[in-house]
Amino acid sequence: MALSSRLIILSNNFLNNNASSLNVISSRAGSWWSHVEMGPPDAILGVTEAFKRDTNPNKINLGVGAYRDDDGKPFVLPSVRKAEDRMRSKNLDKEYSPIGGSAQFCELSINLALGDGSEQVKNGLNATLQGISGTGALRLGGAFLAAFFPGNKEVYLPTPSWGNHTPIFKHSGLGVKQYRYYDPNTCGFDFQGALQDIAKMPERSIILLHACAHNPTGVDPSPQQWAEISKVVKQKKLFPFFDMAYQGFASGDVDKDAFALRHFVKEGHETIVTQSYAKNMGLYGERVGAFSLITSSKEEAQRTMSQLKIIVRPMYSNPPINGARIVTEILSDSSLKAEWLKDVKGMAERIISVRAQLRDNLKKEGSSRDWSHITDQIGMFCFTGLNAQQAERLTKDFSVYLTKDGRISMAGVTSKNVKYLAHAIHEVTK
Ligand code: PLA
Repeated sequence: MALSSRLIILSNNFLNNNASSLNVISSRAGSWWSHVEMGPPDAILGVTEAFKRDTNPNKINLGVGAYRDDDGKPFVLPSVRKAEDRMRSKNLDKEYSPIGGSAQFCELSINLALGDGSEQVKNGLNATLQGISGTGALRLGGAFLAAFFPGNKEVYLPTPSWGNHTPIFKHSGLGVKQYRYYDPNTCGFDFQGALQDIAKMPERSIILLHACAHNPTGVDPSPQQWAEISKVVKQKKLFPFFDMAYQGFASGDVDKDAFALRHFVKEGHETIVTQSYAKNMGLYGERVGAFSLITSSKEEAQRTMSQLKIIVRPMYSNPPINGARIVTEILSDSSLKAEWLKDVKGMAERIISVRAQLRDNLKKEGSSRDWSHITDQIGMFCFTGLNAQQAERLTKDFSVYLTKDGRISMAGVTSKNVKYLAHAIHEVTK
């Protein structure tokens, strides 16, 4: 038989066999997942999906906290562009990262959080790993606490908190409880309520604190209030877990925004801090962040580090390299770092300026409501006080997209869309 005919017979057999196995697969596939129900869209990222489907040219996405320039365009920081240019000229390889990420990246990250020359870093008390951005670092913290926390395996979250905190910690196997944080009557921090609730927590529980630019409320404790909180947390022998996703975004100054964390560390608390470079370096999709456990001895840092690596290895083996290289390039060069600090300040200042513009435009619209919280709150978000129906109307009638809790990302407000936004908000609240 000629080779070509043999091949035809062989390939026919192959097709026949495959067709019959395909039949089996397709009849079985129909029943494997028939019990799986349709899940709801994500409360925050689902807003972007709906926004993309809208054809209204005036549409505004104020759902996810992603910075936009004053033309409403995604913004790549000039310092980041420069770091990328430098990286290109270095002809870097694509080898695997170590399980915990690059040691230099980790050291630069913990120094950014605690400040250069901190005693903890000098004495090797920190176990720091690269995280898959802030979320991955939080999830690693959840996994570590679920496995090793010697106290009450429950995390107390502020009410309200970032919508993903509860799923992250529950998914890690921890219990989730609440403490009072936001006072809707004053649109401010419920300091007394928070202190009372913290004082009632069972000893040796975990308390989650937003290091700065609280999401979703934009309300932070003052330095004096942080000092009080630190005392009560210590009295109750609680374990403080700092989520620092917005360092630099609250005030425009990375040191000022790290006040709470640094104060707790100075007061002798052992803590976890998770960092994200999504917002302050605009590296959203690079997924680069850091996880640090601040322990009481070098030897303890080494032991806990070994276990953290054992947790990471089966989850994602090791972290991505590109974003970490960008961060390293910036933080390891004092002149590029200075440029980055200017970029951060620029973003924070634009947000502060559109807060004032939104408030002024609401007044111009004739709104008689007190909108002072728009300028009092800080960071990426404004917790407007709009209820779910008003938020829904804003989306349905004006194509303004926001989360149902009335949170708007101020980073999506520009000098061009602020008038339209103020008009829309006035229409649904008058
Ligand atoms: N922690 C807090 C308090 C956050 O607000 C966010 C992001 C993260 C951690 C995690 O960010 P990362 O994984 O991207 O580093 N919150 C956003 C995005 C900006 C989101 O929900 O994923 C928000 O719109 O709330």
